[in-house]
Amino acid sequence: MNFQKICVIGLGYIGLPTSSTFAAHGINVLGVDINPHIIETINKGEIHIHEPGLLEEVQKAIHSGKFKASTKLEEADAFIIAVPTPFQDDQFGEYNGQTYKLADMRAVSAAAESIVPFLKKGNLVVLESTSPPRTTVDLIAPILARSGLVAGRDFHLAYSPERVLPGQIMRELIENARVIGGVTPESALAGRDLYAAFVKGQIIQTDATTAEMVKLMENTYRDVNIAIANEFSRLADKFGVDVWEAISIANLHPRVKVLAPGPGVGGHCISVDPWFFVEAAPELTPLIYHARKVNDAQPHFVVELVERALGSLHEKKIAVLGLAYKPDVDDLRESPANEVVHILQHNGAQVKAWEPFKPDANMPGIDMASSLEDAINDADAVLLLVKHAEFSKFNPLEIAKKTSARIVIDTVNGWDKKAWENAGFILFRLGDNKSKIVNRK
Ligand code: SAJ
Repeated sequence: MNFQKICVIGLGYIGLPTSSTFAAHGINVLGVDINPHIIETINKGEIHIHEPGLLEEVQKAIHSGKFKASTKLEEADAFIIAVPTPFQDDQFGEYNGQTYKLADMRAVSAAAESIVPFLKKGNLVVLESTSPPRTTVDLIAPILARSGLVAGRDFHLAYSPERVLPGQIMRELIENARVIGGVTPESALAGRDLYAAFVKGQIIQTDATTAEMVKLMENTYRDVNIAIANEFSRLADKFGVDVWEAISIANLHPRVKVLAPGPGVGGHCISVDPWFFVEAAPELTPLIYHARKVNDAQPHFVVELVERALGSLHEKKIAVLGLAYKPDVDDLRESPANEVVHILQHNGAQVKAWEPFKPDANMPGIDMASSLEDAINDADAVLLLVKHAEFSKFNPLEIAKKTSARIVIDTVNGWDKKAWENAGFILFRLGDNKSKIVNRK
């Protein structure tokens, strides 16, 4: 199939890189979003999100005339849906006394509805948004049928999940393997023809529900594996072991690859997607459910460690380093660091947070420091929550001159214990109870 023009619905972390990459490979792209501010920003050659390499690509695409943004759809050869699938915030599911979160599919439904008046015979529609299993066949196909056209007979319909790592999106979009699940083999083939415009990785064709499940399996696999690493950190703490040492030894086994424990799992993918399986089949997903619970509880474990280091948190001044959901990104959404700060404050601490990737972030209820010095200056303790490269590079001798704190707490194995101790600090590390923990009241 030949694609002259496509519409990408949703211009966020996935839709915008996808649009500009298609445009860079010669396809005319109309990017559509409901937010007029985003449209205005993009048409000026600017962007509203931070992703390395994205600004340059969008600028080139806009100036070449191959990419424009609008709040309104137009007829096209293909339509790609890349809108968010967050949780419902007012409704929960329940199974056997356990509550679970439910996907909010309103943006996906609205995007599919918006395509109906423009859909023509021979078009291709692709859903990219992470969705519960069977969304393409049970939700999207019936909505598009309102056009009078039937998916798989009159037009092609496919599911093709985005699988790119924030921070590496522009490269991974092109290099990663791409799964295309069609409602018919012909739909998968049409999807392959479209993404072959830029994908250099393998393009695998399958059915739509398999592709949906693959996407959820990948992120669930990672979530469950991080949960076991977090559980290991609690066990190591109980048994007087350094979990980081234990993991590095275990990982010498040729078939073992334990991931890194930390303050919890954040972002809008791994902490969200496993719930889509639980929602779809709560009776079949006890492991996935409990892994989510373990990871969601990890911020409490971090606060217990801080309490062990400092005693009562009442009026203790804690400098928090890092609020992003993971290292070297500016994305603070669904960040476990945020949760840690709120629990610390709830337990009486006075927290100042320094996030070098977003110093001006407006985080409700969090006192943001204007600089590293501002955060640590008169702190009682420094708490490392994100392994940003610039934090890992700290020279403890320099930090010692800038802070009154002599207690540092490292939740991500970012700092060398000996070096900090030599600089006069007492270092507490998540999951490391090998050297005695002093209870300082
Ligand atoms: N984390 C740990 N320990 C680890 C690894 C990660 O605690 O060993 C934490 C991170 O700090 C972060 C969270 O997990 O809070 C998620 O970070 P991540 O780097 O594992 O993943 P994301 O959410 O940035 O991106 C994931 C990726 N999926 C997989 O690696 C299977 C990416 O490829 C997906 O495209 C993306 O989700 C998505 O959009 O679904």
